[in-house]
Amino acid sequence: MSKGIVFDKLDGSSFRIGIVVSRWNNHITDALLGRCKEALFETGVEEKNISVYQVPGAFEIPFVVSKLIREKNIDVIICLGSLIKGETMHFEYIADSVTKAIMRLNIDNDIPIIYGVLTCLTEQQAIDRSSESKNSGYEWGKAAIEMAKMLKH
Ligand code: DLZ
Repeated sequence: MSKGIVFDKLDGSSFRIGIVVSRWNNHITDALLGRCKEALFETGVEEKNISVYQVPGAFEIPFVVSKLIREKNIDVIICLGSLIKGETMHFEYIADSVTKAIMRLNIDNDIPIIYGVLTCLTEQQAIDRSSESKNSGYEWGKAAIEMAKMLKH
């Protein structure tokens, strides 16, 4: 089964990357960030060309993405967050609004944005997607380079 992500022959050496990562559930988001950066380095992205912006929770991600688009010279933005369903409606409202805001910023601007926000029903589901053996951050890093390349062509 293909996940659609291209893993080989990606050259990220000329790209500047902005990563907006939320601290909420940081045991998950730190792991996503680490693997995402490893995927970027594998494509030749230089450490100095990666700018990481921390925000309190996923809800704050679109605000910073919007600022980056307007103010920074960046080729691709990666959003990393981890929403885990609780007892109230918070999860539904934040997941829905953040997802729609990121999509709107993506299609309204000439810069690709990678949607790396886990929306999990349990903490275990989030752990399973941010572990050593299986980590979605890696795929999102590769997807970012593929999309940055697309913008340049
Ligand atoms: C409030 C809240 C809750 C309940 N759950 C999460 C979550 O699972 N993941 C996440 O990234 N953020 C959560 N937040 C925080 C909101 O995203 C936001 O930071 C606050 O509501 C302040 O605007």
